[in-house]
Formats: sequence, structure tokens, C-alpha cells
Amino acid sequence: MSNERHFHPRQLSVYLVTDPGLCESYGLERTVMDAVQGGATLIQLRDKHAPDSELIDIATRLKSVMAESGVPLVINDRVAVAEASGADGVHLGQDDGDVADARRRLGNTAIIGLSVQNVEQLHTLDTTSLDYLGLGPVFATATKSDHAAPLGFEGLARLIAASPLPNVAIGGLKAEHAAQIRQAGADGIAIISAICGQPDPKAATQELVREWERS
Ligand code: TZP
Ligand code: MG
Repeated sequence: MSNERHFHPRQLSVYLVTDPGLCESYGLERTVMDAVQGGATLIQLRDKHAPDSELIDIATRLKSVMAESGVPLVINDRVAVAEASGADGVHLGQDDGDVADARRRLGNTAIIGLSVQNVEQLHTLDTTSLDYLGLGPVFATATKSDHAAPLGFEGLARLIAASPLPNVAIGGLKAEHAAQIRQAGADGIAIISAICGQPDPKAATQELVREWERS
């Protein structure tokens, strides 16, 4: 097998971030599989509270049900969970440790993303270790209680213009925002509540994909 990096920005198009609370009623696995069938291009398993052992089990199961789809699974924050579950990579925040260390541990083919909230943070990027950036929040959102000041479309466009890497926008985004997010130059939209916790996550994903593709 090749050891080359092979991440493609198109994999960011419609990016589902899971939330244990919002996915609860419909079921996490079912939500993820419906989103994959609806056209989601990347899944991030995000759970700030579950112990590693539980997340490893969840991630291993998700990897197995997602195997045929070819859609990658990345783990929020925890490199050890990605290593132990065979997930495709990690998504780290500014305070989640060294991206170079994550690259060393996960290898060249892993997908590694980093959250960025402002232009200053772009100046400290380790671009050789990273595949993509998550930029946001675009809007205020109840899904992340401690989020930074919202960027709005203009702030997002400024951040993207200064960004040396493929990027996905996040924070309060819905299908109706797809066109403006794409116009701002993003490679994708990352979504929690407009998929997770919707009565029909597959239909919600299909609508996001449709709006993204036509804009
Ligand atoms: N990072 C910035 S905003 C956010 C994260 C994880 C939450 C996005 O959730 P939603 O429900 O799509 O606004
Ligand atoms: Mg984090």
C-alpha cells in the first residue's frame, strides 16, 4: 500500500460532526449511516465526555459499518482513540496538542485537521503535518458552548483568503448557507445540528449536498 498523503479537498464538501446528545434519539450509528447514504463526505466522531475505551468501541463499530462507503472517519481530540480504532485520522483544536506528534503517531496517510478561529492562529500553523483546517464559528451556535466570537461570512472570507490549506466552515450552518459559504471560498460545510437530531438525517444530508453541489 502507498504511504503517500492522498487527502482531497472534495472530501470536506459535506462534513458531519457527531454529537452524543443530539444523536441520541435517532441513534449515533444510524445517524452516521444515513448521513453517509445521503452523501456526507467525511464523518468526525466528537464526544467530549465518553472515556477512551467507549469511544474506541464506537469508532471501531463505525469504521466497520462505513467500510464499504469509502467515507473517512476522523476522531475529535483523541489521537489514542484514532490509533486504537483504525479510524482515518483526527481533528484537533488549538489546545489539543502537537499536530506533528499526531502525524508521527498516525502516519502519512492519516487525515489531520485543526480548528482555527482567527487570522493570528494561521501564523502558527504546521502546514506540513496538516491536511485541512476547520474555520469557525461562522455563526453563534448552541451546540458548542465555549465557542469564539462568530466570524460571519465576511470574517470567514478573510480567514479563507489567508489560509494556506483546504478548509471547511463550521458553526450554525444550514443548507440555506451553502451558496454563501462556497462563495467565501470554503471547500466544505461542517454540520452538527442540521443533520444530528433532525427527524430524517438522510434527507437533511441530501439537501445539504444538493445545495452545496448546485452553488
Ligand atoms: N466548532 C465550532 S462551532 C461547532 C464546533 C464543533 C458546533 C457546530 O454545530 P452546529 O450545530 O452545526 O452549529
Ligand atoms: Mg478539541
